[in-house]
Amino acid sequence: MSQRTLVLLKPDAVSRGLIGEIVGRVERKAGWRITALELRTLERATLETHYAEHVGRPFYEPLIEFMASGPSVAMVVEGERVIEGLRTLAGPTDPIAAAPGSVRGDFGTVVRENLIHASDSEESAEREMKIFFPHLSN
Ligand code: IDP
Repeated sequence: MSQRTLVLLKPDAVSRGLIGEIVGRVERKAGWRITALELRTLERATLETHYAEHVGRPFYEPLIEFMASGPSVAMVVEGERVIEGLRTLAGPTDPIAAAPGSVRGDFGTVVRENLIHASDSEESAEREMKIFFPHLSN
């Protein structure tokens, strides 16, 4: 089942020099392909759309601030069961609970600065790809 998903390497991953490390893990999965990739400091408006489901939560405002604080890498990854696979590769939201071997488990300690975002469903992936790569066709 080939799918597409939207991945962000968050500003902490970029500032810590982990782009190559994380992109390398994605590239090494058999059959997965990166089909779009951009380094960009994300606009607040873009982030507010992306994180709309979290409006009103205590972590929302600091999350937007953090995500706008420096460049991120946005990418589209395509391949076999890539939505579930990228979530596994990332690990759970809390990096201390994330198993070693996952990106968050290997490199993170605090929940906000957890290095990576990956869409959690086909619906989210479609919605999020349009936010970060509006020019991409279906
Ligand atoms: P996910 O990124 O693992 O899918 P979500 O619940 O969608 O997790 O939360 C989005 C992002 O918001 C997280 O990746 C993390 O950066 C941040 N976040 C979530 N919960 C908390 C929290 O309790 N404190 C601080 N930041 C949080």
